Parts: sequence; structure tokens; C-alpha cells
Amino acid sequence: TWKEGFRSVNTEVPSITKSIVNHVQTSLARQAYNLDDLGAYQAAALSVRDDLILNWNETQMHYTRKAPKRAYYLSLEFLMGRTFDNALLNLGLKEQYREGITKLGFNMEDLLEQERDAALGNGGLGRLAACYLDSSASQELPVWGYGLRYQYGIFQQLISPEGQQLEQPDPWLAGGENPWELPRLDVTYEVRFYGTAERLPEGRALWQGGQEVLAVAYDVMVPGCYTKNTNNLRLWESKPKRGFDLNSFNAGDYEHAVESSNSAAAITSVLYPNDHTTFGKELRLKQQYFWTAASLADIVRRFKNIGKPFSAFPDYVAIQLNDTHPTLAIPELMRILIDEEEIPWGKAWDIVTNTVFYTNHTVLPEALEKWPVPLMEHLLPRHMQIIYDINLFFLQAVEKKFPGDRDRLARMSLIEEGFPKQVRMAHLACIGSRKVNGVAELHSELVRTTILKDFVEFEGPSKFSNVTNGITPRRWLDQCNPELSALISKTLKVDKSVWLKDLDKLKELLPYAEDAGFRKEWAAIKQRNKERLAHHVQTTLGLTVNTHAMFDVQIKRLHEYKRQTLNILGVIHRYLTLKQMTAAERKKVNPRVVFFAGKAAPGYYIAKLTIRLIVNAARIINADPETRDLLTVYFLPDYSVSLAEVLIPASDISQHISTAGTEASGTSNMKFCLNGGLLVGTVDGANIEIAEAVGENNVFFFGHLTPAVEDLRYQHMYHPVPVEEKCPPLAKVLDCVASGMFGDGGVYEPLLNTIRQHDYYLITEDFESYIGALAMVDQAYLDKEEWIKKSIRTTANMGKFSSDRAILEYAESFWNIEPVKVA
Ligand code: 26Q
Repeated sequence: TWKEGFRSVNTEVPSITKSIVNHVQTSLARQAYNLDDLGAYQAAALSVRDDLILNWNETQMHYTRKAPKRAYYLSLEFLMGRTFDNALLNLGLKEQYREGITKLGFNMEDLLEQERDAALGNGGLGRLAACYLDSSASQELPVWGYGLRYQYGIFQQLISPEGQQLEQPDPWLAGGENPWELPRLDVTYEVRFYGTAERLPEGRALWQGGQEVLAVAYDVMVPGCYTKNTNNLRLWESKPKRGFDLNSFNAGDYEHAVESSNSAAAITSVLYPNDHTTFGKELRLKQQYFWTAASLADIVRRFKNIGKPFSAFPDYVAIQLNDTHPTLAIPELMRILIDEEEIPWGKAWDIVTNTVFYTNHTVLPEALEKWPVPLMEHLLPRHMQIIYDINLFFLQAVEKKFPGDRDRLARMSLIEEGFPKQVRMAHLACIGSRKVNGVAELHSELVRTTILKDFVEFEGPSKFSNVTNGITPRRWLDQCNPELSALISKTLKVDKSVWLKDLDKLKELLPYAEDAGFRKEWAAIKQRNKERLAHHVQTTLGLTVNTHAMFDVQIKRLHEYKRQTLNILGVIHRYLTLKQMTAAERKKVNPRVVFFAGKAAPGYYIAKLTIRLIVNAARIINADPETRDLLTVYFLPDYSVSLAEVLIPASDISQHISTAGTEASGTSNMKFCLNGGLLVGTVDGANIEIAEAVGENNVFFFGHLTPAVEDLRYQHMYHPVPVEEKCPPLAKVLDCVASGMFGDGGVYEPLLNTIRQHDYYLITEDFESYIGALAMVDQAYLDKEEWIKKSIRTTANMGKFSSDRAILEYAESFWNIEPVKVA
């Protein structure tokens, strides 16, 4: 069985304790007595790492020997969170380590808390990449991730007493050695920027001069679940090519020498904290090229070792672009094939377009990546030539198919006219790829009918498809909700090693919804998870949470389209309603605790103002003795993967309330439902498929549908109706905010004006049906037994949303790769 054969060293408690003590003495050079929790965590982590290294080595040797087709997942973000607990569970060693650690006089939970999150991502897109790595390894697929080893991950969020978000750096590597990575100081590539590109005969060019920077590899081990297969995430660090520029140094220009050395190191120093905006920053474009160039050099070198001609490249390599951030892989691979391998243009283009695949994650126009041509020309002169050439051939082909259609040519061009001209990265990614996909059914349809409509007409529909996102049930059920995981195994009478890798098995829970004893256990686990969250809030913030209330959670990046404003205005409406009730009426009300968490991009003024409103509304509402048993609000600072692991299992209801057509998929919606939380949401993204899977009667939908949104926006633009007329209850709430109920009302004017004026995200249009949906939630919650049934049925029907299903779809329909099991 899985229990044997995939772990290499310490599997029994005595050898585990021995190994930990050994690491304390030799690796840490400390004594086992008077060791603190941090030291004990480090030693235990090093002990698990020994196992991972052996499995990793065997896996990589096996892949090299077998030389199968491999897939490479290029992502600027990998939001991994903590590794220790996850590695122990995937290796099936958690209980043995718990025993060993207890024997040594430590507490497992305390040691787990010592680890810092690897927070090399902003949100959904980065966490999706992490789930896909877990699934690739668990499904024994030969997949590597490629990313950047940022010195600083996503900023840490502090909230001032006034409710202001403050950002602090996240020096996640500062606490000494990171046990989960292997520095590969011998795996390096030189990456060039700037300089000149001189055209040569036969379409080739000579790119020289400029600045050269060194890329150094760090390998992060990614263990599969109950398998020896341990995949690799290769992260690049930038370094100056030589310590610093000796020529300048000799000339006595020390400052300049150090500066150029600093500028090389700067490339991988920090993750950009903006999701969905802010292009045009030179350093960001440098990050993108540095990472794609190093990754492609590495991929090409590995391919060359197989000794096949380049025409076979697409038979051995698939490259998945996680959004447009790695689109430079397309011109970079062209450059390598043409300038270095001397392959003619047409053959090179065939190779590229059979190797590369592109996933789109947004249809918001302001979020589509564009780079100024002058910046590209300056930083990457050869790539700009190649992009112009691709565009020329492409537009010739369009002209041939649609003669004389100049508007179409302008719409489809890789270059957008203007001052300055800009390169449209989504267009380049689209025409350079074998397949293009969106991340949920509705989103993929919007990709086909809006942003890439012309491309579907030109290339035919078969290139454009859908892979609905998924989440790993290892971290998002077994790890974050161990009691529920154990109840499922006990009830299904199968080991978790089976159902965690075949999540459709959860269907077998359905009949137990009718079993009162099972429902009792189910509800008791939810209750203990609520208490665990309350304990966390008590110890970190010093606040006491009412665990007998319904827990209502909205946790995600702050963004106008995600409409946290709708939620907080709904909370204020609820507060005002409670205030008007008699004591007798209040007795019938369902107590509710509303949790918010999420970061705002540092320059996103309206999003920061929303945080401020939430914090100040919470302060007033929580202090009101008349209502505080019935309604409290918390903004939990510094949202992270680890905080999500505590919040998600504790939720009764969670909110996914984006304006229809704006949230590509959402993935936390899947995590909540997998943990038996119900969903309040708009008909958007993956909410739709979740409702199809769990049954619409188990989801609380509200709001206008996608096709209505465009018309409504048009009306708001050209025939505006005042909020007072359109939605009197909302007008009342806005007036309360403006009149200073939650501190100086003037502060919130700009936020309130976004609603009163254009209301681009249609809060006025959806407010009443939103309040209606929350009333339905209250109504449903009154029938406790029925609510628990809904909760069980929801979990039971979530099998589709395993990232194993998603990654197998990519493997089978796009990459054409197969599992390679390490014996
Ligand atoms: C690009 C260029 C310059 C600076 C920043 C960026 C940038 C960075 C991050 C642009 C976008 C992102 C992140 C996007 C993201 O997280 N999208 C989410 O992806 C999820 C996984 O598919 C979906 O579930 C969400 O719906 C989608 O919003």
C-alpha cells in the first residue's frame, strides 16, 4: 500500500526523534535542552527535509532517465504558504512527528506556528499556481514551476487606529536558512538588457552591449501526496555578473560600481503588490524578462541534453503561461531559435506556437497588460524587432482573410496606436499559443466573445477553451480541517489517501445528510472550528468573538469589482434596522459575526478607504450595547494563506459578490464550500458551476446577470437616476456614513461618490436583492437541521473542484503529458 515504499528515511518515532536531536546538535549547533520553539521547528523541518531531498533526487533522476515530455508552469507568483505541515501530511508522517515532537517536550501546534508563510503572490493567481504544483506532484506528472525568488513577498498589512492600511516589508528569508529550498549556485545564466540589435542576413540579428545580469537557481521541493514523486519549483535570484563593475571601480567611481551591482540585485528584490493594474514600470518589465529568459535558457538546455533536433521541441516541452506576465517567452524563444540556433523564421514560429499555452485570468479592460513601445525598444531591442515582425506576418494573414477591413486590423494589431504606442500582451500571448483558456465557463465564454472575439473569428473556435480552476483538497481540507477529514474517512470507511486523490468519492457522503448522528458530528466540528478562529482572534487581537453567532466571511483582495463596499453597506443597513427594532423583535434575530480580511494595493485609494470604513463601522457597531449581541464586525489584519486556513473551516456563510462578469473564477468560493460553508454570491465566475454542482437550493444567489450589466452601465452613464430614487434604503445608509456616524463623514466622500456618480460596479442596482439574499440566509439558518443538511450536501458535491481534475485536464487536452511514477 501507500504506507510503504515512498518514504526514504525516518518513518518510526524513535528514528524521528533521533534525527531531530541530531539536527539540533549538528545543523543548528545548539543543545537539545534549553531549545526554544523556533529551534525545535527548524530541527524538525530539517529532519523532514532529509526525506524530501531523497525523494526529490530520485524523482529528478528518474525524469532525466525516462526523458518524457514535460510541462513547465511559468508564473510570476507562487503563493505557497507554509510547507512543514503540508509536507508531513503528504508524506503520511504527521502523527509520527507529533509523537516524536511531544516526546521531546514540545507542542506540535506551537512548532507549526513558527514557520513564516512563503507569500510570493498577491492572491488568486498565485495561490492557483501553488495548488497546481501540489496536484502535479500528487498525480505524478512531470511538471516544473518557474518563478522568481523575491527577497520580499507581499507586504505585511498593519491597520492604524484610524483604520488606515499601513504597509511593511515582508523579509521572509531574514530568519536564517529556508529549509525548503536548495540553492543551486552552479545553475546560472546570463541575462542581457538594453544594448543594440543589429539585423543580419536571413532574418537573424546580433544583440550586444547593455547590461548583463546573472540568474541563480533555487529549487523548492514540492512533495506529492502519498507518492515518492517530488517535483521542482525553480525560483531565480538576480545577481550582478561580477561582484561589481571593476572598470568603474578602478576608475575610482565606487558609487557607480556599487549602483550597477545594486540594480542587478534589485530585479528580484520585491513582489509587485498590484493585482489588476499598474503597468509601465521598467523594473516590472525587467522582472518579466529576467525570469522568462532564465527559464527558457534552462528549458532549452535540458531539451538539448536529450539530443533531438529542434523540430521535436514541442514533443518534449509544453510551456504554460500563467496570465500574460510571461508573454516575453514567445519572442524570447523565437530569438533563441533564430539568432542562436539558426532556424528559419517559419520553422521557429511553428515550434513556438506548438509549445506555448496561455491562460487568461481577467477580462477587466484596465487589467490587460500593455507596455509602452519606447520602453520595450530601449530595454529589449531585439524582442521589439521580433514583435514587429510577428505583427507584420500576422496582419498580412488577417488582411488576406478579411480584405480591406482596416478597423479589424487596428483592433487586432499587437501594437495599440497612441502616445506612446503600446504592445498588447494578451494579443501576443494569444497568437503565439497553441491553446488559450479561461478559468471558469462564464469567463471563458467572455474571453471568446469580448476581448479575443476577433481572434476567434480569425483562428476558429477550437483554439479557445475552458479549464475551470480547482483547489488542492490536501491543504484546503485535510490540512486546514483535520477533524472534518477524519470524519469523512471514518464515514466512508476508506483511508484518506484514497478520497483525497479522487475527490468525487465525497459524493458517498450524500446519504449521511439524512443521518441525525452524523449531522451532530458534522455540526460539532464546525462549532470547534469557530472556536479555533475565536481563540485566534482572542490571542492575536485581544477581542472576544461570540461563537454562537453565524460566521459570515468575506476574505479577498480589496477591489471595487469585488464589492466589499456592498458588504459593509449591507452591514450598516442591518445595524440601522436592528436599532429601530423593539426588544421583542430583536429576540427573534439571528446573531451574526461578520469577518473581513484582505489587502489593498498600496496606491489604490478607494480600496484603502473601504478598509477605513469597515474598521470604523466595526468600532461603532461593536461598541453598541443595544445590538452587540446580534451584530459584530471584525477586520482581521494581514490576510494570508495561513489565516485563510483558520477562517475558511469556521465559516457558516461566505460572500463572493462581484459585479456579474467581473470575477474570472474565484477560488476561495471553492474552499469554503469544500469545508461545508454555504455561499452568498452573484451569478459570476465559478459561483455558477459551484451552484450547478451543489444544487441551486444550497447557494444564495442575487443580483443582475452578466448580459444586463452593459446596459445598466450605459444607463448610469447617460440617464443617471439619483440613489434616493433608485434605491432609498441604500441612500439612507450612504447618508448615515456621510453625516459622520462612523467618524468624519467627509473622509468617505470619494468612496460614496463612486456609488452616487457612475456606480460602475452597480452597487445601487444590486443592493436590494443583496439584502434580500441575506434575509434568505437568516431564514434558512433558523432551521438548524436543514442548514446542516445543506452544509453536508455542499461538501459532498464539490469533487469537481479538486485541482487534480483541473491539472489532468491541462495534462491531457493541452500538454499531452503522462504520469511518470517514481518506483
Ligand atoms: C501585472 C502587471 C504589472 C503589475 C501587476 C500585474 C498583475 C499581478 C497580479 C496582474 C494581475 C495579478 C493577479 C491576478 C489574479 O489574481 N487574478 C485572479 O486569478 C484567479 C485564478 O484564476 C481567479 O480565480 C480570480 O477570479 C482572478 O481575479
